[in-house]
Amino acid sequence: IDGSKLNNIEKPTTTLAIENVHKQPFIIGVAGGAASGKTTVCDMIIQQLHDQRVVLVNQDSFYHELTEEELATVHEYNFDHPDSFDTEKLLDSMENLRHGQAVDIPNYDFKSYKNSVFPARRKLSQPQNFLQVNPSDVIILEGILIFHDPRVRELMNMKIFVDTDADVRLARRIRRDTVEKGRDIGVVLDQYSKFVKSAFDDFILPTKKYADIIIPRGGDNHVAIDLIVQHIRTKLGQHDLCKIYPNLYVIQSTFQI
Ligand code: UZR
Ligand code: MG
Repeated sequence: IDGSKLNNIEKPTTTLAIENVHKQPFIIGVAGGAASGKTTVCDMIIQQLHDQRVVLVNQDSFYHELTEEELATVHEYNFDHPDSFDTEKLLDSMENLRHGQAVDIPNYDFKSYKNSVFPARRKLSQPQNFLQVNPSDVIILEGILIFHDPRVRELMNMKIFVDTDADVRLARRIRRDTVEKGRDIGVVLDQYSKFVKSAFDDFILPTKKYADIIIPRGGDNHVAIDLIVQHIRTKLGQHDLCKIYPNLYVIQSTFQI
């Protein structure tokens, strides 16, 4: 190659655009029925990606706070319906994170059904009922109905559905709600037959078709988690390559001349 000619080659104007595209975070959606093992899958992915900046955003944080009227008849409230989430707020937060801005995620409390105030351990000058989340390389969006709204789905680079049998989900749910949340078993079973089962059939299961990957058995499935992590690393590697060699495309076009 005649080096003197290289200086005369016009630099493509697309270089800047390529750099900007690759600075956007890699967004993973994790959906599945309640107590299917979504959080376990997310935790395992995060653990394996310990050398990356990963943040987990849970759809549970975006539950609408209950009004006094709704609180009075809380057993009639359907927490498994898509309308029980503030999806506009979720979209707004994601938009900011995608553009490199930190966001405040509400701290929804399953006991009071309101956004609760964080303990004073951080010595905040003002009580805050949200958690600040910083922009990251990978954002994991987790929730039973995270694939329901097409605008949220469109944000995702990878969609995972955790597919666990209904009896396993019910057994886990009973344990979790009675032991961890201190609820009465009768109430848990009533809620399951009244809302949880039908919401799964009507709203959650129909979103399985949007998944790129379906994980049987959830957190027990180490092979699936390993494959997913490998894929994420490949994608992040491609991002890194463009960060290190932002003129990669220029080099390629030079050799073609
Ligand atoms: P995961 N849920 C509650 O039990 N209380 C609330 O205040 C808000 C939600 C339940 C919700 C759903 N439904 O089945 C489950 N009910 O939390 C979702 N009833 O939690 O994605 O971690 O399994
Ligand atoms: Mg969970």
